[in-house]
Amino acid sequence: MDIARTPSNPDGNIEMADAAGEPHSPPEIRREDYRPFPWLVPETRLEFELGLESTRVRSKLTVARNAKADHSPTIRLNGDGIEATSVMVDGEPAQAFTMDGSDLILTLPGEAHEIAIETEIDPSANSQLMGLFASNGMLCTQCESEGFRRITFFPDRPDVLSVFTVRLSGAKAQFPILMCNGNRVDEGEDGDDHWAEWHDPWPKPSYLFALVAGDLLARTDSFTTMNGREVELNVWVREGDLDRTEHAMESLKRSMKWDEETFGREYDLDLFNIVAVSDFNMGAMENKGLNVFNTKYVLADPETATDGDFDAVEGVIGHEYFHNWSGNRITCRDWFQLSLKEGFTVLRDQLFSQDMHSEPVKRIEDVRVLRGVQFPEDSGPLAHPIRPDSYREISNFYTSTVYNKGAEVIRMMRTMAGEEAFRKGTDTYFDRHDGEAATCEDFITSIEDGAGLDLKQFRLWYSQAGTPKVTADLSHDNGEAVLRLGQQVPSTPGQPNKKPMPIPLKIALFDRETGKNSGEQLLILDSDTAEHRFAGFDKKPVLSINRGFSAPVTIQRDIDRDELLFLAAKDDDPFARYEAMQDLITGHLVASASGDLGDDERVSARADIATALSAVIADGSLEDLMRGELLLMPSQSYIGEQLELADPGRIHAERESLKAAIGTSLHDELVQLHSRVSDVPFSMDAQAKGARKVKTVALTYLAAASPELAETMAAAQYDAADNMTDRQGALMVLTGLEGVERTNKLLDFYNRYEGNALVIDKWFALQASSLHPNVVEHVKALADHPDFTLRNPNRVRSLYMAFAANPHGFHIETGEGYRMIGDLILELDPINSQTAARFVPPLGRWRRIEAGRAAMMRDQLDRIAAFDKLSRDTYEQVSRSIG
Ligand code: 0A1
Ligand code: ZN
Repeated sequence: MDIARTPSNPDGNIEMADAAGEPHSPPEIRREDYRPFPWLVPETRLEFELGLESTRVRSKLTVARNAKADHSPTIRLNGDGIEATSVMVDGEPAQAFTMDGSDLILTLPGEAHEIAIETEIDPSANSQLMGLFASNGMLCTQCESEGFRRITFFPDRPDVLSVFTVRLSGAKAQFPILMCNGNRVDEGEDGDDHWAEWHDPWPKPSYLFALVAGDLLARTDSFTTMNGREVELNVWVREGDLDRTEHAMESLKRSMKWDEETFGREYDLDLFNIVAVSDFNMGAMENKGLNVFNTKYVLADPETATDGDFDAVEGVIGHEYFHNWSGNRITCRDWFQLSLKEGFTVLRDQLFSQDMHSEPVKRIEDVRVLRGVQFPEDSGPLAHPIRPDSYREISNFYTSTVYNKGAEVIRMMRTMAGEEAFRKGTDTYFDRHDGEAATCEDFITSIEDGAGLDLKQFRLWYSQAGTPKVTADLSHDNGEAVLRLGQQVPSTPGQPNKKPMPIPLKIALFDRETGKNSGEQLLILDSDTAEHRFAGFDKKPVLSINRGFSAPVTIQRDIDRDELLFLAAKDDDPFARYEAMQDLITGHLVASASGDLGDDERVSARADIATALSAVIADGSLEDLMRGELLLMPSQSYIGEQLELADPGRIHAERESLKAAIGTSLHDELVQLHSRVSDVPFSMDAQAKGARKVKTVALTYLAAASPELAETMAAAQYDAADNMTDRQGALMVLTGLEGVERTNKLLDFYNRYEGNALVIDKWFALQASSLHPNVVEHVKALADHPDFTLRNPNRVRSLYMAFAANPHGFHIETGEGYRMIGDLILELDPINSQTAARFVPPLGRWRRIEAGRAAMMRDQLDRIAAFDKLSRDTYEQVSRSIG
């Protein structure tokens, strides 16, 4: 793509009014407009004179005509908020250069040239955290997707691959460690300054460039690859954090080994560095040989990190490492292909975590994320295919759809091919496209050829948005079970009509008496309707469908409560068992929140739910980790998703009342369960993790039923805790209660961990997500707390994302929750537009919320849209949400 940009100011914000004062929108970039870049950039040399307030950058690019592209007399070098202090071509000051917005256009007459440009930037003023920025006294970069253009002028697009050589120099005392991609090839001293030269032999796009300079310490280890290459591994952190890096290092070594064994991928440099930074917009970044991580996904020890945090560190370390092949060795041709690297890499990290721990529990967790985040995205105004067709700001497309649904789509290919054939497909992809900037189409074709699949119709999963709805109706006819299936892909913005897609559904039919099934089968539903007949049933069996969540769809099955109870107790697929449990509870809550439930019905439904949960508590064959999943209530947002128009107040009340009813009827069992698992000593094995999980789940039911007892139990759990999982779980329960222990333990927690940013983030988040009646006032007060700042994305998310995800606070009937998020977006947008824009989707759900609240949500969107200096990020999200 070679598309002009509107002018931008140094903060990355654009004026939304043209000269006549009329509002106008940033340009739309379309996938179909892709054209190869007319120039190749075989080599790039960069020199950085580093300073927190002023960094000078000298670049030297060798450029040559790209024979595979249309001829152009000019070269476009992207810039964003930077000015060139010098521009030279072939050693002479450039005569013919112009600015097009913030891009620099040079006229180049010959076949090959050398371009040299100087820029000067102020990293300390970079609150957007894109490009080169200062964090806690150190300097680091974030270049994906379009941050490199905030450092120097360059063809900042993923299909321009170059070999980078970089010289870093700066004050020894301030920046004792100087790091870049690849290997260090030289270093030296110069008075109080020192320098290092780095060379990365692998051609890469500018978004994978990284540098880090600062006062850091490393945990060092090594890994010997399958072909005997010795790789030095470092995890770099600030002094004082080293003893929290062991888990990250172990996770890295496990990832390297797993990728060799599972995908045949070997690491390709002698050095692999991970650096933790505390100011970061996202989780982590896969820069070649120099991964930069949010501290949240590196630092972990049992005292300060929960079991969930440990799992997240392992998953993100794996994810970034796996990108070395799926993302770096093979990158994306353009940003519309983002799911090529992200969907595939999410699948790879999910499979890795499945292999390291319990496969079914990991699958349930992943599906919960998909349903909790991606399904609402797919049914709302921001719905887009995993390979979008257009965008205004690519940062808005780092979505759950591109990542998580992208992973599900590739997982379906794996299910249809089988593991072995799928591996042949991925081998074909890696062999064929190594060193290239590829497309999703390249990936699909490789899987087709390598795995022997026909994916012609399956390609629709890449182009159609929306979560397919599958209907399943089982009947019995003359000794046969008859399964009638139907599918409908809902219309989404810009896509009113959809075609049927191939949907792989794993099913099993159970004999109610024996509790056995006749073997799992894989059906591919590829038309609007289909009928399958199964011989040999003298009675109607019980249908278990979409086992293992074989397809990312919603299932409407005609199934009664007895059958759900049967599956919840007997299904031999753990996911299907969990699903039956969820359906049982969701069905009841949807009916009660819609008001179509009589008193008798309510009593009998609740009794059935209690019976099923009681059986789960008593089932000796279950591991506690799985028991914890089976005991979990479906989230409020999941229940809301099942309704055309949700009344969040009503759903909340019904859900809490059901919890209280369960807490009352299973009181003794829950107390006993809590007591049993409290005796399990701390360790990181699955059994002890499971014990910790059910411990807090038990408390949540008791808290709804018997707040005083729960307060005592939670306070005791807090006091006895020798790990963060138990402590945070207890505090989470207490923050929702009104007793004195809430205040005591919140104060204790703060004092205990003051100065530990990641744990203080938890302190903010726990209060913002609490069930306490005054949560809105609490959040307002916390925004004025001396530890709160809009400059640190983790802190912003810990307060406001937790609040926006708390239906009880965000949807408070006064509309104050919406106003707070509206205020936040406007205040944060000029500081960090990427983070600000991520707060728009919760307001964008207004069409699915009852009229009174919907109007107030919409008012906030209108108020934001009326602001005349919005970033491209927020502008795009707000205008799409208003629709
Ligand atoms: N590629 C990274 C995600 C990422 C994207 C943009 C960023 O800029 C702020 C940072 C990271 C990943 O998938 O891990
Ligand atoms: Zn990624």
